Formats: sequence, C-alpha cells, structure tokens
Amino acid sequence: MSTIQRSLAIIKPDAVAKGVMGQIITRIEQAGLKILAVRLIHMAHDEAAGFYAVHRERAFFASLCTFMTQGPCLTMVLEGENAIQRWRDLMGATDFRKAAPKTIRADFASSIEANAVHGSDSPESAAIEIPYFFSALEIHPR
Ligand code: IDP
Ligand code: MG
Repeated sequence: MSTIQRSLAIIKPDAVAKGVMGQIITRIEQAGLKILAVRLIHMAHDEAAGFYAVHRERAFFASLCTFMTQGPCLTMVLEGENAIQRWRDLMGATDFRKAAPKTIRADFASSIEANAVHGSDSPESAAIEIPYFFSALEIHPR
C-alpha cells in the first residue's frame, strides 16, 4: 500500500552554525525524499515556544527554546513514501549517543539538546508543524 506522507524537517541552529546544511540536504536527496519547501529563519523565543508547545511542561523546555533561537535554522517540507519514519531513520535517536552509526545525529549532534535536526513524529504532528512555518503557496509538489 502506498502511503505518501509529508514531514516538517528542521536543520537546527547547531548544524547550520557547523556548516553541514549541505551534507544533510544531500542525505535527504540521496534517500529519495523530495524537498517541497525550504526557508532559512531565525526564530524569536515565542516562535520556538509555540513550535515546541507539546514539551512546555518538560524540564528542558526553556533551554530548548533558547537553543532554537541562538541562530538561524533551515526549515523544510519533505515528501515521499513513508516520509515521516524514513526521515526519522535518517536523523537517528534523540540522544546522539544512542543514535545508530551513520545517522545525522550520530555524525553531527553535539548534545541531547543540540542534536542537529528535527522531524515530525506522526502524520498528526506533521499536519500541525508544516503550516506553522509554510503556507500552501510555498509548498511545491512535483
Ligand atoms: P525528537 O526531536 O527526537 O522528536 P523530542 O523528545 O520530541 O525528540 O524532543 C524535542 C527536542 O528537545 C529534542 O530534539 C532535543 O533538541 C530536546 N531534548 C529532548 N530531550 C532532552 C533532554 O533530556 N535534555 C535536553 N534537551 C532535550
Ligand atoms: Mg519530537
């Protein structure tokens, strides 16, 4: 059964600062995921807090919002067969010390917080996260 999905993806400020945007985009393209939209943004604190609102009760929430606003990040919409899980497989585990070899987090993360990339965790999350950053007119199916 074909399940074409979309995922929000973010190359986080730590990975942008390290200069590995291109290497991460190459992995996305080599995996056969289509990039339908892309924008470099520098989030304000309220924007990061809104994006991560599901985590507002967590002990790391304030620190996470500060981290996400420390510099620009690259937001993207990815599309493909089973795109949500495939992008999370490329990312690796949240804690880079537990991430499988050759995953993006294993290769580029610096800490459990500064872990290089974000991916939607379900179709329901993707349906909230994609319009948080992109209007329909900015998404280019092909
Ligand atoms: P995910 O990004 O793999 O989906 P989540 O549990 O949704 O992981 O957490 C969102 C983000 O919050 C993580 O990517 C990471 O940047 C940060 N984070 C998660 N757990 C911790 C922690 O225990 N300490 C500090 N930051 C954390
Ligand atoms: Mg998550």
